[in-house]
Amino acid sequence: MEQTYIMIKPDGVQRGLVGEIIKRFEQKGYKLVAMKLTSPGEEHMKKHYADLSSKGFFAGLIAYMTSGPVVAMVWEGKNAVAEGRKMLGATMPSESAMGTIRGDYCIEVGRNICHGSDAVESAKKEIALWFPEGVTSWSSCESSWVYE
Ligand code: RTP
Repeated sequence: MEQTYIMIKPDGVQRGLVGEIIKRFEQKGYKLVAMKLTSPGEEHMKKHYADLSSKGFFAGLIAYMTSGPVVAMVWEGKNAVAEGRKMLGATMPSESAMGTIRGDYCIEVGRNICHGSDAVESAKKEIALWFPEGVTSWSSCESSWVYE
């Protein structure tokens, strides 16, 4: 089964949206296999967003992302990466469809509440960065009600 790295950013935590975001992934049928509330330092966040280091908004992005705790999670299930991105909605909240997390709960790209891996390979790298201790493995009694 595919795994994706989903992170509730500092604004999502401060605005009390942790439960709402977890609820959406649970209710969709995905399985939570790792989760922690953590306050990463600048170096860690720069590693996470290394591919954006040349962007003009990089310094602001790192300041925003280190301004408070984040919730780091790994969700597992069929097409978890692509479906997770769909559930988050477009990066720009103005382009995110209503019904998506960003479409429903935010206005500006610099405060867009959540992160989701954009490809299976980046999910693997992000999971290794955020959960070097590894993730859990457990069998869900609901599996046969989610998958045929
Ligand atoms: P994320 O990594 O956070 O899930 O976002 P993404 O893949 O949808 O978008 P990406 O291009 O990787 O951008 C990462 C985050 O940087 C901030 N951003 N600000 N001011 C701007 O123009 C701008 N563009 C991007 C957003 O917080 C975005 O989620």
